[in-house]
Amino acid sequence: MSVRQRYSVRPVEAAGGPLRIGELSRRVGVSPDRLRAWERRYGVPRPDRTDGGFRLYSAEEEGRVRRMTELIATGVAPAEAARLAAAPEAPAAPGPATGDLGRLRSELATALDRFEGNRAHAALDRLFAAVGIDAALSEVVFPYLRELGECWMRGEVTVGQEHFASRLIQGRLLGLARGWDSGAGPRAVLACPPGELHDLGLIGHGLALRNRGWRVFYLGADTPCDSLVEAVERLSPGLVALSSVDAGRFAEISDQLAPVASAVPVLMGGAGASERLASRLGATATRSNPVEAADEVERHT
Ligand code: B12
Repeated sequence: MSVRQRYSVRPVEAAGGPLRIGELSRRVGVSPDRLRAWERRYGVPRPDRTDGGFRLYSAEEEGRVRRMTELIATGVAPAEAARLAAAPEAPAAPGPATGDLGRLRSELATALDRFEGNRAHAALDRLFAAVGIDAALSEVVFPYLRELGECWMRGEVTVGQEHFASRLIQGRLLGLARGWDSGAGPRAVLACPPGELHDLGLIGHGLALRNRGWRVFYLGADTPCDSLVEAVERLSPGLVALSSVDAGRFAEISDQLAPVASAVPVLMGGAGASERLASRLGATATRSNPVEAADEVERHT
């Protein structure tokens, strides 16, 4: 079955006309009161008005509100978040050169190597504010983690340093995830199979899906298959995304996964994602990074 056939649910409503405040609020997970307060205080969003005075928000304004909430979630002050979100082509607005990203990555790595949590958080603050979550993950955080693994293999960092770094990043990403199950988009259930503790890629995929209008229900590392099946039954998601570095862990749950995959599009990611197993189950395997994979989900709906 093709990828196009597997992803059958649109992540956001078909682009129609402008939105009223209630609909925008549901989509972006920001209350109408707060949307009006932001407009008053910071000039973002900037809705049109109907003849009767009701606010109408374009897709562009919806994008600005999403960008603003994303920045605030990273710790940027609301006034600054509004300024960045209002800039034309907001994600590119601060426009850090590749060299700047390299500098931020090495600041992050140095701080984590030295167990300097505050400095590491400050580097992450600057990074998220400069390029937003998707690019920060794809261009800095994931490459850094892979390099960390290589350094660990070569004995250049200790297990303690690796744990310190990955826990700090995990905490930070889960902080950004606050409220990712709210809004009006379709639901995505995310989990790692039993025994699998590597969940950073899965969290990154969840953040990228959230940025594309999905509501994320995160079951996380080492999820018993019964619990996954039960959550899928209760939540009726439009997508189940699973992640493992080990193909064997997917294989172990394939019998229980088969009925899920026949009812819901299932995406397998991480180094253990196997095309062969996925096609046997009627699922989709991807080797793309978690952000690109969210783009693929978006493109194939
Ligand atoms: C951080 C880390 C840990 C942390 C995990 C913390 C956490 N909450 O995730 C801890 C300390 C728990 C850990 C434990 C172990 N780890 Co570890 N770990 C890593 C490390 C350094 C980073 C992993 C990571 O998050 N990478 C970021 C992701 C995004 O990058 P990626 O893994 O290359 O993934 C690519 C794609 O697969 C895709 N992707 C990844 N996830 C997802 C998810 C979705 C949905 C999608 C669509 C795509 C996607 O995106 C990337 C492409 O850009 C890697 C090194 C490495 N190369 O990655 C080792 C690594 C994964 N670990 C490894 C090992 C061996 C272990 C342990 C067995 C060590 C031990 N002796 O205890 C245990 C096993 C624990 C378990 N039962 O799962 C090996 C795995 C080898 C293998 N293939 O089996 C690696 C590769 C290190 C190495 N070079 O040997 N680890």
